[in-house]
Amino acid sequence: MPRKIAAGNWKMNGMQSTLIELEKLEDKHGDADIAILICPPFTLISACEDTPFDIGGQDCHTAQAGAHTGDISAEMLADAGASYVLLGHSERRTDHGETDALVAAKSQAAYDAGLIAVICIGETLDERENGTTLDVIDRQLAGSVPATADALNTVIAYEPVWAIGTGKVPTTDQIAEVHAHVRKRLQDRFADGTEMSLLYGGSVKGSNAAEIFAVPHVNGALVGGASLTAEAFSPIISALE
Ligand code: G2H
Repeated sequence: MPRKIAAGNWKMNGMQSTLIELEKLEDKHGDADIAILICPPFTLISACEDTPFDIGGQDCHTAQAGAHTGDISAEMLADAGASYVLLGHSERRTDHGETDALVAAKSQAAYDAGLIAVICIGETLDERENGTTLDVIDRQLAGSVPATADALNTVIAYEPVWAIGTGKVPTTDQIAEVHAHVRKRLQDRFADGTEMSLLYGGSVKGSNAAEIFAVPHVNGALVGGASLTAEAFSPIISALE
């Protein structure tokens, strides 16, 4: 069975004072037998060293070290205590022009540093409306996921761009169609593709988590806004437990 993962992507949010939210979550879910992953900004990764939860970065460079002002390497994330890294999030693809090839190179750098890559894919509203969703998913899977991926080093997050931070959520049939398609492609390409965790992301909240988690091949969620407080994130974790 793929691992169940409740992942929080704090994006560019979070100060030292925000860590109190992790302590509140620990009281409720410190012994959870699912994976709870928190991806804070780089500045807070080291400060999370005492949490029982898994910690991830939100990006990494392709190189181990060097003259790349403002960047962070996968080795640095691991050194700071991270075990995961988000890669190819649509905000990185849009804000920083990240291509599938770059995401694949970053994923390989993550593997080389011993990190698990959470590789994000998803169509825009235009692509959804012109009927090319599955073509986009195929292109992103083929281009962003390295040949060296396996169920231990890779998690795939399907995040339709039009559902991110908008409050708009696809129907469960739309999520089911894409997740079944992704599962098939992973099974075709990787010996352990059946075991890779597939997350849904985009406006997940406590009120819709249970129905999303009931969709076949949804093994958890990548949560943005609703992961910033224990009050909002806890019901999502509970729905997956
Ligand atoms: C999608 C998601 C987290 P939100 O970006 O990756 O954010 O839950 O705020 O839509």
